[in-house]
Amino acid sequence: MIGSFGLVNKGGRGFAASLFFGYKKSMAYLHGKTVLVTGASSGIGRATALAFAHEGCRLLVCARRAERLEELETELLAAGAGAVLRFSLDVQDRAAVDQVLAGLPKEWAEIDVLVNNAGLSRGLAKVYEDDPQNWEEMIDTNVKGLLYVTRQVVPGMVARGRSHVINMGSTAGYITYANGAVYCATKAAEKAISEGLKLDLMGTPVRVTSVDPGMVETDFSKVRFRGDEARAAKIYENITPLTPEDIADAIVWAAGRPAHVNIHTIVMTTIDQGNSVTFNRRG
Ligand code: 8X3
Repeated sequence: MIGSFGLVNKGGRGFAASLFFGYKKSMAYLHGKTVLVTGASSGIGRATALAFAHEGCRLLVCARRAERLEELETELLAAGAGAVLRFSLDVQDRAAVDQVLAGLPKEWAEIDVLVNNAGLSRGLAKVYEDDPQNWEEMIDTNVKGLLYVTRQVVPGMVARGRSHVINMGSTAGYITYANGAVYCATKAAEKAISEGLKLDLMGTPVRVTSVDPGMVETDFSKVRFRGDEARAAKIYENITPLTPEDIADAIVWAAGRPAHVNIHTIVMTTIDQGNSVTFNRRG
């Protein structure tokens, strides 16, 4: 639209300042919002909770091991969180998800932003040789767990209006890599579920975003290789991976857009990654 070029007339610093203050203003409405982050004890979940705390949000944080959230609670409050409620939750356990989320204290029941972050990868093996237990854990967490939490939280969002579901996808959902068929399948499923949820929410003000990173340096590879640190380190060899904070930044940015703006997908990689199978390894 020609009209949008009117901004150019503001020139140099005026234009930059209007962009900056517009950004701050739209982030301001995150202040005081209630945000649920699953899988918050480490990596992207932890960084995301902290990033929302910096915006003055109220944080509901859960993970399988609640004791790992104790220190995070202190950090969230120090960072500016309005309040924090931490609890233990294994998203694979449908009965627990239903019970815990339906039983949230009244002042925590109205969730404005749900970050479906809990997810994992197990093994890197040929699909015809892999241990089916690995598949169960990935499918139960990355697909079924995401669905269970969504099923519990979204009806309240629809009833209340303006809210946002942010799902963690992956570049692995776009191009399947060798030995990763089932992990990639779970992320392809996440992509389809995010798209379908957006369609199902048409006519409501509830937004849906899928944030789809490539390689991020977290415990992801250590978990995948069940604690084999040397093997995990090889994944990031001679590459500058994304950091959990890079992803948290994108999540909070998407959540901070004006209410009429729905960011559908954010695909992001390090400069050293082209897609899920193409890397620039230095040296
Ligand atoms: C994580 C990205 O490429 O390590 O979802 O599978 S990758």
